[in-house]
Amino acid sequence: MLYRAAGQRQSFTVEVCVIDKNDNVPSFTAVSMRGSVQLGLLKGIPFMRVEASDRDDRNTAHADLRFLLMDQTPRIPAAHMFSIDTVNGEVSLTEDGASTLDPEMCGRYKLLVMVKDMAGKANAFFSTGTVTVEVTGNTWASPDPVRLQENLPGPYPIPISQVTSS
Ligand SMILES: [Ca+2]
Ligand SMILES: [Ca+2]
Repeated sequence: MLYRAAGQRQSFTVEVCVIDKNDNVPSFTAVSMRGSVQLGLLKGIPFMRVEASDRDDRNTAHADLRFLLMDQTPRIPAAHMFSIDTVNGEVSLTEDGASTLDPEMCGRYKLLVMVKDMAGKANAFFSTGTVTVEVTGNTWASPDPVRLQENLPGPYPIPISQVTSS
């Protein structure tokens, strides 16, 4: 800054300190996200990641984001099949999820996820998004399984099919 007075020249250094305000709500990169999980995946191993952004200063808590899993639809075979990493948004199976996942019982889940700034504190801004998770069978399964009824009453052997010739 240059200051002139009565023919004198003086210079001042003005330090401008910009303090960021938390004036941006974090949001998911896509409101609707998709992923797929394969039968047989172990618990805690991420199969997808949700992403979000916040236009506040990254070096402040105003853009320090946390992820939360709010709801799972449907809640079968277990109510909490999935887990989201609070910090990096990676989605994985819980222990219940890994042990009960069954594409024949439920082949698609909808997850309601939330992103919060302020490191997830109570005064945080937040927004929500949905994740559709498709469940796929494992690739090493026989493509055409032969199904036999369990506990067939005897006596054995029981004819399953008969070939006749004329
Ligand atoms: Ca700001
Ligand atoms: Ca913010």
